[in-house]
Amino acid sequence: MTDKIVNTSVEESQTDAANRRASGEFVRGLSGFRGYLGDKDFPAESGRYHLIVAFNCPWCHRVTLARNLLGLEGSITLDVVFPNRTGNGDAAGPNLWEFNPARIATLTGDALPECTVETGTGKGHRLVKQIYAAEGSNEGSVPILYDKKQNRIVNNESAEILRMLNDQAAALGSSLGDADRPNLYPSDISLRSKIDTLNGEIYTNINNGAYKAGFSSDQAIYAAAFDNYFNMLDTLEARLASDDRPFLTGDAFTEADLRLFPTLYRHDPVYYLRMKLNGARILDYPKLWRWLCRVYALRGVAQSSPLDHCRQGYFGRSWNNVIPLGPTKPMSYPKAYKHPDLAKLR
Ligand SMILES: N[C@@H](CCC(=O)N[C@@H](CS)C(=O)NCC(=O)O)C(=O)O
Repeated sequence: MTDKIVNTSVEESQTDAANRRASGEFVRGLSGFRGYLGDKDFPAESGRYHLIVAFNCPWCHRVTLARNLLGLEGSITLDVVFPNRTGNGDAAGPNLWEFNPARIATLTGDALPECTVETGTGKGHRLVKQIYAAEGSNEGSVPILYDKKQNRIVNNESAEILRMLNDQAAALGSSLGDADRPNLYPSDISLRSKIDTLNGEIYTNINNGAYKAGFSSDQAIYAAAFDNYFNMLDTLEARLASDDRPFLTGDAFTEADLRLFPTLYRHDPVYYLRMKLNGARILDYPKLWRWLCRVYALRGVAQSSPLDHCRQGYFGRSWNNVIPLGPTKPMSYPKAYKHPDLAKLR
């Protein structure tokens, strides 16, 4: 079977994937549903579409960020699974995303108020897998963009869902006027190519690179991913420092910033430990830290991925079910993201 040519700013090359996995490399699979909002099958309509997410998942974080920043909270409904997948004892098997708002989080000793039952299909499914199975698919990943009118999955690739929400925000019923709504992917050709280039480098070295470091079981592969990750942070720090620009491509917040945020937001409280990316904290990068706080202060960002879900999700089933609570110095997280001054300017 010839390996599918993929756009590596969206997905990982599948070339020789089986052998690479056998040699201890974490290789992410491809998303199978690639319908497009705005075309004849899926016309953009307010109140018609629905998102299914896990708040700990960085790919889901892309689409919850877009939904909030684009003022689509009132026109696209949302369901949230529990941050830990099913355990070995589950009748349906392990490692499945579950809708279970009553499930107790070890981190808090209580249920997580943001978790929901399944409301999009009208069937009240317990498992995400059942939504895929209803369309003859054995996939099981989140995020999912779902069409409640046709009871069909539109798309399960976060990079494409994010782009569609931006392109169709007005038609989808955004509560923000054109002047107040960010355009995440402006039509200026040179700006788009800058965004595309950044997306590719940040996906490979940071977004997916973090998993390459944290989930690979080969020292050399981990070490290479570790270096690529911190070299890329150095490059981004220098980029922001070059002319004190507020965002990666200049004065405007774009898709490139949105796609970098989920990983850096998780770095100090989760990835530093869980993904063995303990080369430095983001707090040690003065410009990147101020960028992180600047994005965190934007409309709806603080609500887009509660840190409790990230901590519960990444540590809840490993680490003896005991979840690390730090860092607490110089300040606990996410409170620290409200303090750009915490990072000492060099
Ligand atoms: N390329 C996909 C990746 C999605 C993805 O890998 N999601 C993870 C959660 S962080 C998942 O659900 N994995 C489980 C599975 O694939 O069954 C995207 O960006 O949407």
